[in-house]
Amino acid sequence: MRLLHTSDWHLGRSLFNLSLLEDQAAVLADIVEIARDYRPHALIVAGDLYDRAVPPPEAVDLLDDILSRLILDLELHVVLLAGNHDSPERLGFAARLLERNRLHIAAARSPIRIIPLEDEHGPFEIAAISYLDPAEAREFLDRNDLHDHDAALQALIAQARTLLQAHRVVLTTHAFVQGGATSDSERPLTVGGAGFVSPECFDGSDFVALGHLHRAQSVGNRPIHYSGAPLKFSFGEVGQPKSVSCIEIDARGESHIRLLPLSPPRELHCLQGSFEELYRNVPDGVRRDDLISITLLDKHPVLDAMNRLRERYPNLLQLSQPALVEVPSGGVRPPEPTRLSDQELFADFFQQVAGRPLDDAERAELLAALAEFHRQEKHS
Ligand SMILES: [Mn+2]
Repeated sequence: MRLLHTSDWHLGRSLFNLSLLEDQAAVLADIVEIARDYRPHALIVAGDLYDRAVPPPEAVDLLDDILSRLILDLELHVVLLAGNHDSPERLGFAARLLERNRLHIAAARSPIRIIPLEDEHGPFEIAAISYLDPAEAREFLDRNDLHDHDAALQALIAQARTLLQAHRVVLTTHAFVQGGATSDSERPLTVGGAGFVSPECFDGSDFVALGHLHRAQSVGNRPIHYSGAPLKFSFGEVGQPKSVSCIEIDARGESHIRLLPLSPPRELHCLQGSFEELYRNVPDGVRRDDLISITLLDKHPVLDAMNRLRERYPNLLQLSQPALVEVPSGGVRPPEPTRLSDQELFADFFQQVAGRPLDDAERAELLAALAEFHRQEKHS
């Protein structure tokens, strides 16, 4: 059995207000070419197809084009599931009709979908489970005892098992497995908590193809694998190679993973140096269109640094000069705003206006308001 595993396309995402759509179109075109050569039995996209519940029209058009090439031109089976960024209702549109044409979508009405396939060793099944938070899992399974992500996913997998027939099974879903390494560009699954699931909840599957973490990795010594996103979405991911995973599973269910690298047309770089150095010499390996973050090491203010550096680096998106950040009397440098979560950012703001930190009741109120905001955003 051969599978191509990818996830977290986040179509419609931008980086400091610069749309990444052309970069996404290029790496997805590369994935289509890889699929043409590799001829998998199925291609799995394990959630977060879109970056937000209501994606921009260009993102919908890109997904339509890529799926058409995979399914109509290459005649592949494609398995999609809704991640925490997707609107399940929108992604699940026409799922029952599309199923007849090799497009299998786990979302909305059908969060669990079993896809029966066959290879030279006989039948196997892919069980796809869309991302459901504990409240959604309670509603779908009509149970009121599922209080965290681990319990919810265990119950969903148990439900999927009642539908399985083949003895070789690949499970795919969107979850944060304990022990997985995060990146700067994932949105936590719970406000103020991690939303972990334990690796043990996947026991009994021959292979587990996951989405959510944007770094390619296998977790522990089980066959639990994150393909990672096909593209870097933050400067914190510079140096993190991006790839699509080719999975071979033999007759006994042993899996072998190969990561095929993907390179977008525009690379991300974090540069550091004095204004003079960076203005005079563009470092080796940095191309004109690349997306750039610069940390200036100058001790004195540099006049109009952003605009002048943009003559050399038109896509300079982030510029900082640590020596000029005022260090408050306590001697602690404030953290970089882009690295703060929503609740940290608000707590910081509150401290500045109110002159005291949030108390426990206020913090709980804030977490509830943020959770409600994300819930409304997803179902808007
Ligand atoms: Mn994601």
